[in-house]
Amino acid sequence: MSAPMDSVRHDWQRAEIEALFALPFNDLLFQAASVHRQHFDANAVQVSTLLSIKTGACPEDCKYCSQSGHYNTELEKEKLLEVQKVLEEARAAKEKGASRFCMGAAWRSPRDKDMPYVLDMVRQVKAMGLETCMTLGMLTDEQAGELAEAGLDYYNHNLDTSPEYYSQIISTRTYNDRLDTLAHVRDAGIKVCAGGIIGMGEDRNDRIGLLQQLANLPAHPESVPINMLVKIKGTPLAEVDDLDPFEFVRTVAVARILMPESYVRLSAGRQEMNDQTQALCFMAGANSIFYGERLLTTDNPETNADRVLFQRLGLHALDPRQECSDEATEGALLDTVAARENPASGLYYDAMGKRPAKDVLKKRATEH
Ligand code: SAM
Ligand code: DTB
Ligand code: SF4
Repeated sequence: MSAPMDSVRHDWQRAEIEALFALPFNDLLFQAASVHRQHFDANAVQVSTLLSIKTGACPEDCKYCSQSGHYNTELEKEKLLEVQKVLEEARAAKEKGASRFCMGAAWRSPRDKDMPYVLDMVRQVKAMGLETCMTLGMLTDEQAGELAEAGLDYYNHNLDTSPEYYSQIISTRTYNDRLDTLAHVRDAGIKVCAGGIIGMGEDRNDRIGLLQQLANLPAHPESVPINMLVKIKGTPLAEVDDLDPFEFVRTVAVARILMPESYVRLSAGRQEMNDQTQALCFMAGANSIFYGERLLTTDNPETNADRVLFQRLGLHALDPRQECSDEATEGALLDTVAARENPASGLYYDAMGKRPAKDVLKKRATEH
């Protein structure tokens, strides 16, 4: 007997994923939207803000990246930011309505001498009532353990593409290195954020291969960023052909079906995407975005444009209390939401079309 459509599986076969991609567009979107609704409020979108805490001069040779020291991308390099500067940015992100703050460093892996700073950032950003996420390159199991102890909620580490296409994109670390880091993160008890990049000249088989790898991990990543390549002048992928936006939407839809309980993030590339494509991605099951005018080194849509888009589509920012499970995080987040209910700081939520926090509280009270 075949498994019900909404069950969480880890044994996806290539032929099944191929068949999903091959569906007529409307049928694929209908199936993805149906799965989405079985697991989530289809109009709620999780909102994260990114900050580059160490920029450029990276020893890795990822062919898409502005920060690789192997290419001349005219990027201004920056050393590891001071903790105070990171906290200022986190505070601003919180005031604008982000529920998660993601800190990214252009490292192959963190050095031991960087760890105390990074751990301090996690502790202090978390104490502000934000969920924390970091992406620092490869981690040992000890480093993952330290981050977990500091309270890190999520770690982002992408597989980027299929195992077959991978060597066309990166030569300085292997696919298995990436899988090892994901295992260290998972074993340490940190939530996993892992996805990839679409539009790097790969073919559909590679998109299938990437999603199959993610969906057949021992546990699905809680968060699955699907990035559209942002073409960076000076990198080997600067002139790659544009991908058909419908193929991007299909990739989001298939990710939603394969990983029904994961947040699928419409990640890099929104600035280059029109509103209609973004709307199709939300319909296909994307339920998370990066919010704020900067990604790591490239532009993201203006916050006001996103507020307007949310209003036009009737979307609302997800209340962080609906996605967190551990009590300590929940307590901190409750404080944040309470602060935002104060008229001086609560404006933003209305502007994002967010449901008033009181309604959610009432709903939770009746549930318990
Ligand atoms: N250095 C760390 C690493 O690679 O794991 C963390 C930062 S790295 C910039 C995080 C992810 O951003 C990459 O794995 C890649 O998937 C994504 N990314 C980087 N440059 C991109 C680009 N130009 N377009 C789309 N996604 C990109
Ligand atoms: C992810 O998958 N996408 C984000 C985040 N994880 C760290 C990074 C996107 C980077 C886009 C290019 C840039 O701004 O440098
Ligand atoms: Fe370095 Fe990460 Fe960019 Fe690769 S993606 S070059 S590891 S910053």
